[in-house]
Amino acid sequence: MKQYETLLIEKKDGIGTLTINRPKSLNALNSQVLQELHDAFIAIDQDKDIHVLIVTGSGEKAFVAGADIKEMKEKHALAGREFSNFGNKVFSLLDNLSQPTIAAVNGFALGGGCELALACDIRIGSENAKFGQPEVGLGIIPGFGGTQRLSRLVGPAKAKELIYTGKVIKSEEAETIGLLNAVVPIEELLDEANKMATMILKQAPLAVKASKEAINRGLEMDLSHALALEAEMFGILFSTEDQKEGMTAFTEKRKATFKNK
Ligand code: CO8
Repeated sequence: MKQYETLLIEKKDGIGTLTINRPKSLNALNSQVLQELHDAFIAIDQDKDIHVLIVTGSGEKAFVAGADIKEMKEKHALAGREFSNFGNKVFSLLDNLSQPTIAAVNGFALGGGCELALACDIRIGSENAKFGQPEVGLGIIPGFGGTQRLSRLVGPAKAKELIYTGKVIKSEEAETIGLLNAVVPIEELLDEANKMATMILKQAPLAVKASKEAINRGLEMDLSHALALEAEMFGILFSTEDQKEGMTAFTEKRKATFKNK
């Protein structure tokens, strides 16, 4: 695996952990981080040793404190649009990775940081994590998918409240509104994310991938088309060896051994 200057990537037992590593700037996303995330997500998508990806930030203070304001400050309209388009491309790569993804949110997840977590499939937060979209206080709007993914996840009214006020909420409230799947003490955060990843790893891999694809693609369709997509993918899985194994193991009262075939 390629070495990055702003990212750390570890692989162990089928689980990849990607850590954004700019702790002095609270892991803020500058152009270099975005470019490296772009390259890393393309590589991870094809990586046969990574079946679940955990995304986290370095240190105990911040997951990601947003796009790099110092770098963004001097941008003009065209550069701003390019930056947003590129960020959206990168976060869509993450959203559509073939592997399931878990954000382990270890502190501030503000602006682009909250949007990075939103582009993951599942979010677990530490008790000290804080979430917000403070962009309107900087004279801009969320530009890496926040206006879209946040409203789809927590509903437009809550998303509008968070985005219009720029307020920062704690983990407990983030869990209540559905922004977080779970909250744990910081020292248990990566263990908890790994536990969830391990549970996913025990399932039939093609079925997990198909469920991700059905959910993600279905969310962009009307219900009748989305249900047709589900039926199609449901059918396709009956031609896999793992479907035979999963159902045979059930009838034989034993654990299934899946082959990813
Ligand atoms: N960008 C650049 N540097 C940052 C950022 C950031 N987003 N956040 C923190 N830093 C830096 C600080 O400048 C500081 O550096 P230095 O020591 O050199 O001054 C260092 O990190 C430590 O930060 P603080 O001293 O501020 O730490 P505090 O504990 O006092 O405060 C906070 C922590 C509350 C997280 C505070 O740093 C903060 O408010 N940060 C900015 C949060 C924010 O507004 N984020 C949203 C940014 S906008 C965005 O993400 C838009 C995304 C879409 C872009 C679309 C493109 C057009």
